[in-house]
Amino acid sequence: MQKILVTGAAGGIGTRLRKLMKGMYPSIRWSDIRKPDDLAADEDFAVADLANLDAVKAIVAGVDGIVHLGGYSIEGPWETILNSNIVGCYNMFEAAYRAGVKRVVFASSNHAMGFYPRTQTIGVNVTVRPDSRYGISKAFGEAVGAFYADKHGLRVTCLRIGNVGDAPVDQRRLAIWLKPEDLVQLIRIGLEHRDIHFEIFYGASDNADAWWDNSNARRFGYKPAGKADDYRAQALAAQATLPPDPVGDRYQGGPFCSDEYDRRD
Ligand code: 15L
Repeated sequence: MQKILVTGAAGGIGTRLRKLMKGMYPSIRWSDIRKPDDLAADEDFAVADLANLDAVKAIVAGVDGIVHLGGYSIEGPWETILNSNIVGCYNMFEAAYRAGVKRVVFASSNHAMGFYPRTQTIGVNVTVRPDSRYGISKAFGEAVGAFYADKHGLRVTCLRIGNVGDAPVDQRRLAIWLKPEDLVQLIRIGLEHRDIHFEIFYGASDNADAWWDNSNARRFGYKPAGKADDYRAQALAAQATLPPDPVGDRYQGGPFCSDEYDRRD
């Protein structure tokens, strides 16, 4: 991997990665729909609206691998999700294939699986159960990735990211916390491991409360350094300040599940 493109450079995860991945590859191009406020003078940056295929073709040209974080990162109106995450994701894979890009690491999300109950441990061989339009778009992205891998030979890794932060911030995040450095490790497996064809990994650290079986990532050498348990007391103290959420507290996706929930059965 000589030249990497990372989309979503101005977002929360992109902003962390711009620091953590500095110098990791000979050349990294960063992109987003807007310029990051803290862009350093030595960072190669290009503006692109993912919904515009020509703009995506321009940023993809000449790269060997893509880390696709770009898009809308929470629940939103259908038009927003459609343009940023459905059309945008399709454009990115299509442009990557046309340009001869070898690998894509797609930032999927736990919200593709959010309606699994917290009492169930899930791996990567179960049906998607999205908890939001956002979660649907992530399940769509995984499907697009599988298609380009199987039909066109792109090497694709989907990371079902939990919650990236300095520490888990509530009880749910004790199960799904992802230390930023562990995310970098997963990205590097996707970009570099010789046996990747199409894989799904959970983006979680070594969390005692985990409800995901991440043995597929470990099979590729993933050794997470973060342990959410180290922050248990502070996460539970923060949880105690939150109002109860009878639906969200039952499911893995938390508030994404209770949002707009109106089942009466
Ligand atoms: C996500 O997918 C979101 O991008 C992030 O903002 C958090 O909400 C995270 O999931 C989470 O589930 O905590």
